[in-house]
Amino acid sequence: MGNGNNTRLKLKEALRNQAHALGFDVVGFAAPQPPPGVERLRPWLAQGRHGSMIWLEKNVARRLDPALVLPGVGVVVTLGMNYRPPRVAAEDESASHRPKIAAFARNEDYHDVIKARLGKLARWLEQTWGKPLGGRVFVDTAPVMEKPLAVAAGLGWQGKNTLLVSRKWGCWLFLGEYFLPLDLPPDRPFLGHHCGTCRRCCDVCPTGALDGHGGLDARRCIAYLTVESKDPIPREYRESMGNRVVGCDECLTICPWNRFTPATQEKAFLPRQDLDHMSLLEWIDWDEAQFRHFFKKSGIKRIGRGRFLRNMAIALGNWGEEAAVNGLIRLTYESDSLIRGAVAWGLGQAVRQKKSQTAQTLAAAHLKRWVHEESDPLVLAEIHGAMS
Ligand code: B12
Ligand code: SF4
Ligand code: SF4
Repeated sequence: MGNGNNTRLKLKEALRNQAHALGFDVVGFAAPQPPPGVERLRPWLAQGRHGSMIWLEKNVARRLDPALVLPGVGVVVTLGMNYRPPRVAAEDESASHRPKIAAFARNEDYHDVIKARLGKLARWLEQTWGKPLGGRVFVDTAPVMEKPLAVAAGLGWQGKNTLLVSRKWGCWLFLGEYFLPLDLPPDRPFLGHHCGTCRRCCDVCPTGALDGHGGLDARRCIAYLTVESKDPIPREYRESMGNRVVGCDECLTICPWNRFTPATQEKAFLPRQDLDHMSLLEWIDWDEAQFRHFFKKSGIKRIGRGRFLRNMAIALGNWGEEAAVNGLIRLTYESDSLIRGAVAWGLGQAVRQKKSQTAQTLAAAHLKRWVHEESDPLVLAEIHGAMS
């Protein structure tokens, strides 16, 4: 294949068409240079807004500049796949005895699905080109700022929920990139910001994580607290978590730019039927092997059973009825103190909420016994907090 302008444009269009044929809904080409907006990363890190995600502090220079990620890169093909669920949440998810799981975790792990699809795109291109090209594909798997890159590729803007919002597809898009060592002409960056005076995402956020100016404090975000953080969830956010046990979709769901987004066509992203109608109690008796088996294809396995049960204990506390208290009591015997600490809070929450006299009495009596048996200082502090 030659190097003329015409040939490059043709190749670009062929690549775009092939990406669509492989199921990508949006495709754009970004210049291999720092995309607009990335200069905010350093101040964001300096303010500690990334919490315990210290991996974000590593390779900052590379994160800012795609040319350092793959020397010789000529263009960054930036792609997105719509994952809007047919129903945003199972109807009965608002019931406090049901777990609320964000759409990204309701079926197969998007990293695996999209990476495989990007691999197919790369193989197709190499066959068309006639020889290996040495490109790299990423889905949240390299120090890359995917949203600013998507803006640079003309796909949309970063909304006040901080996510990439497309005028056509809204914000239910997973992003991925194909770093390509071919000198293809980039698309025009997306200029402008179409949030206007809207601030619905900021107002709906249960923990006030969005500052209204396009910034997010991850330490307050339920997605961070339930998925990324390995620590006890700070007390001030536990009640606001409600029954959200994995991630949070509130600031996506509310966005008016999703109004015309169709449901995903991608089977792997359709919500698993067996998650619907499950009670919180059905999940807590699984051992490690059962947990891993049930979630073997899901992103939830990355969270691990310990963090998952920590989150479940908080949701059980917020449910606060007798059945929830019985579930919490069963979790008291877990060896992981992260889980037991959350269980202590859950029991205290059941006492405070006074949803039923029996639940309250049962929880208070268990705390009284447990305080004499527990030896872990952090769990003991939680028990004392729950009893006060
Ligand atoms: C770290 C991370 C998180 C963290 C922090 C989120 C965040 N907003 O930074 C946590 C754990 C909280 C998180 C949560 C979620 N995440 Co996440 N996450 C990432 C990750 C790995 C890095 C993001 C990053 O660099 N953050 C650092 C900050 C500084 O950068 P930034 O968000 O890009 O943008 C800042 C600046 O650029 C600047 N800025 C840029 N332009 C402008 C313009 C103006 C006017 C202003 C004022 C500021 C500004 O302000 C922004 C906010 O501080 C990316 C994958 C990747 N490698 O990019 C996925 C990614 C962003 N996550 C994704 C998803 C789906 C989610 C969740 C929806 C999952 C869920 N349901 O639970 C939530 C959404 C929460 C939210 N509102 O952001 C998708 C988003 C797709 C999209 N359409 O945008 C990504 C791209 C993964 C992927 N491959 O698809 N995530
Ligand atoms: S994901 Fe939830 S907690 Fe995080 S910013 Fe959005 S609404 Fe707030
Ligand atoms: S809800 Fe409103 S403010 Fe938030 S991203 Fe969507 S349009 Fe922007």
